[in-house]
Amino acid sequence: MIISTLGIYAQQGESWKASPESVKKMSGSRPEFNYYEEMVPEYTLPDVLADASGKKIKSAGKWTKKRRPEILEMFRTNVYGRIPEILYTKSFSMVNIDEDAMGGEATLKQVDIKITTGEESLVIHLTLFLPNAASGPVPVFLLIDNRGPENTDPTRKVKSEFWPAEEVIARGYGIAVFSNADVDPDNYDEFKNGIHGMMDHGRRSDDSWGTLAAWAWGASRCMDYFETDEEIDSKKIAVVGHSRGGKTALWAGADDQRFSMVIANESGCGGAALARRRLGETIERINNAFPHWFCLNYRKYSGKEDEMPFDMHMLLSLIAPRALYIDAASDDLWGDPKGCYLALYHAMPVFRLLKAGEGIPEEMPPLNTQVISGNAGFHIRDGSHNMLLKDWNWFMDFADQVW
Ligand code: GTR
Repeated sequence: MIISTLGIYAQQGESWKASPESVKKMSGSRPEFNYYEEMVPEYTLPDVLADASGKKIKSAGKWTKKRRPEILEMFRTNVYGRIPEILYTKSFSMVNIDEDAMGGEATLKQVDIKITTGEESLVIHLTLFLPNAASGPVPVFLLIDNRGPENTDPTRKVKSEFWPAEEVIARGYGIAVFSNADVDPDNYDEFKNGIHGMMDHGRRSDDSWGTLAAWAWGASRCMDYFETDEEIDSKKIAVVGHSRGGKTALWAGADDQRFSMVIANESGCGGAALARRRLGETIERINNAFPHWFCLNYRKYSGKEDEMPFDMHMLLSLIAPRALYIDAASDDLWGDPKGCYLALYHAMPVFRLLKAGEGIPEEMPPLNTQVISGNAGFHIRDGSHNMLLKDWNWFMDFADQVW
């Protein structure tokens, strides 16, 4: 069910609220964090449409030339980190092609993207299925995979809803994936392994890129390949990620405007969720538990959310006027579903300014109900922290509408 105009939830069912059972369960298992809506502190969000001097941004031109770069730079310096300016070379090699994949429905391409700096190199293994029924270049969903290869089996012997390739092909889209670990293994080793080891050379500062920024960079290298493949419509690439991959997809889309759609599934803290709400995971916790994900500057805001000159609605605003889809799951209170929705709500003034969406209601939609306004969309699915076919079907409904 799609709601595309303001204020009609009353006819569709109750606006979603966390169930008291979920709140109790989460509070019991992680008592040091807050899951109660009543205990969310009062906060004031920085105005996404006022520049650093407080002046209101009133035109699309001012947004693009002034405010957008200002916000992008805030996230680069304080959250995800800066990529070192090091020369590297890149090559693509088609290591496997099967024009008769999925019983003839699709063409499988496996492309090695080799990155070299000096003596060192790494390979991003890109797996891609394109629908054989297509009559021209096709749009592609690119997943930044933060789970195991069992979710993305190119032989299709093992299937997983996390990357439902058959279903995406059946709807006329291409689907691609690379493993985040190809770019940078997801562990803290003082940035010696992966692309950091190759590009940082031990020269790191407080704003040097973390692991999420490295994965986002990997997504851009896949985009470089898409631009060379005539069977792909590279103007219609969606970057998709779940959880830590969802945080990454948001930064990938913010930093690389070639992605025409960003889908952030249950991205939570350091992703779509408003940090000032401090519901579920907090900045302090994420920095302690995953010291490699963000740049060092982000630690300045551990426990000091109100001092940030930004919040995550401003990250989301960087995707406008391109397409942005946020989703959450009802039992995933760790990732603050309401905080994710409100971030989208507070990013909408930028979509409106750029004529890419009127706005969404402040109230959350009912469970399992999609809300779309122009190029922005959202749903909250019943159940736990995961990315399922149900979610993908809504992503594709959104893409059908936007593309
Ligand atoms: C959790 C982390 C979340 C989220 C999640 C995941 O442990 O606290 O921020 O990223 O992992 O990626 O599944």
